[in-house]
Amino acid sequence: MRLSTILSLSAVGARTLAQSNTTGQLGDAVVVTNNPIGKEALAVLPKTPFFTSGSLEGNVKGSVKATTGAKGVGVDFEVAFSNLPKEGGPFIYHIHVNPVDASGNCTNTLAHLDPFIRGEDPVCDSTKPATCQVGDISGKYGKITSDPFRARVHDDFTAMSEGPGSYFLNRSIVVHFANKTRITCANFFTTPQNNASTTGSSSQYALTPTPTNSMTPVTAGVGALSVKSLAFLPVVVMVLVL
Ligand SMILES: *[C@@H]1O[C@H](CO)[C@@H](O)[C@H](O)[C@H]1NC(C)=O
Ligand SMILES: *[C@@H]1O[C@H](CO)[C@@H](O)[C@H](O)[C@H]1NC(C)=O
Ligand SMILES: *[C@@H]1O[C@H](CO)[C@@H](O)[C@H](O)[C@H]1NC(C)=O
Ligand SMILES: *[C@@H]1O[C@H](CO)[C@@H](O)[C@H](O)[C@H]1NC(C)=O
Ligand SMILES: *[C@@H]1O[C@H](CO)[C@@H](O)[C@H](O)[C@H]1NC(C)=O
Ligand SMILES: [Cu+2]
Repeated sequence: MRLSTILSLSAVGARTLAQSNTTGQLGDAVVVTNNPIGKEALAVLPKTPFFTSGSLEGNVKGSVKATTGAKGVGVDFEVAFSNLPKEGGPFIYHIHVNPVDASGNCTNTLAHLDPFIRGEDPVCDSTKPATCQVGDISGKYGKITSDPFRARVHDDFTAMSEGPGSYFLNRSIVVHFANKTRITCANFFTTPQNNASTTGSSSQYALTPTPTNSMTPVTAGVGALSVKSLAFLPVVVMVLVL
């Protein structure tokens, strides 16, 4: 073999090794294809922050709503945050392994949801979400870069039926400063299915009344909906122009 061939082969080998570190010890995250149709869960930030110094008045407001992805594949997340600290952004948010305890201590939510044992470093490459930690939502789909901030993102790798490690409805969401210090956190709880037996119920969010889930989610939900309906506006305008 010629030296140049050997050199280029070993370069390929080194690159493969380096790349293999950017995914989990158990490989890339697996696409979840069997999420229950119509499942819905919500995490609503509490009234008081975990991080109490700095410019924050009250707490960051907001919620993360999770609904089953089309055909049961993955999850659609609708996130809405506002009243963010004036300093220390862009803010990041993740699904953490443990739920928040009754004291609201975000430290005890432990690390990011990471069933494929990838670790935090190197940082998530958003062009290859399967190689990122399953819980690293802002790493995969974008940091919180405005106030208010709203986004609708789809994730293939999160599970809404119990069993796999990527199941997250028994876990929490944590919002951090850019330097990873935890600002606030909230648990997911499932909301009633969107079917005839439950529509119109006003007490639907009182399912798991923990101290950390006491804020009403209605504003966030309505806001996100109007963003969605605004998305149709350019289409309508285009049709009128034509
Ligand atoms: C990849 O992982 C190995 C073993 O864990 C480690 O020694 C090496 O430094 C890592 N390489 C990179 C580029 O992170
Ligand atoms: C992280 O950033 C925030 C906001 O700038 C600051 O208040 C906090 O002290 C920082 N934490 C660490 C560990 O540096
Ligand atoms: C939160 O929990 C951690 C770890 O148990 C502890 O060190 C810390 O003091 C707690 N923080 C607050 C504000 O209670
Ligand atoms: C959450 O559920 C998953 C899957 O059913 C399970 O493996 C995990 O231990 C649970 N975690 C907590 C904190 O309850
Ligand atoms: C609503 O959804 C729940 C949970 O899947 C199901 O048990 C119930 O039968 C449904 N009700 C109707 C009226 O479809
Ligand atoms: Cu986090």
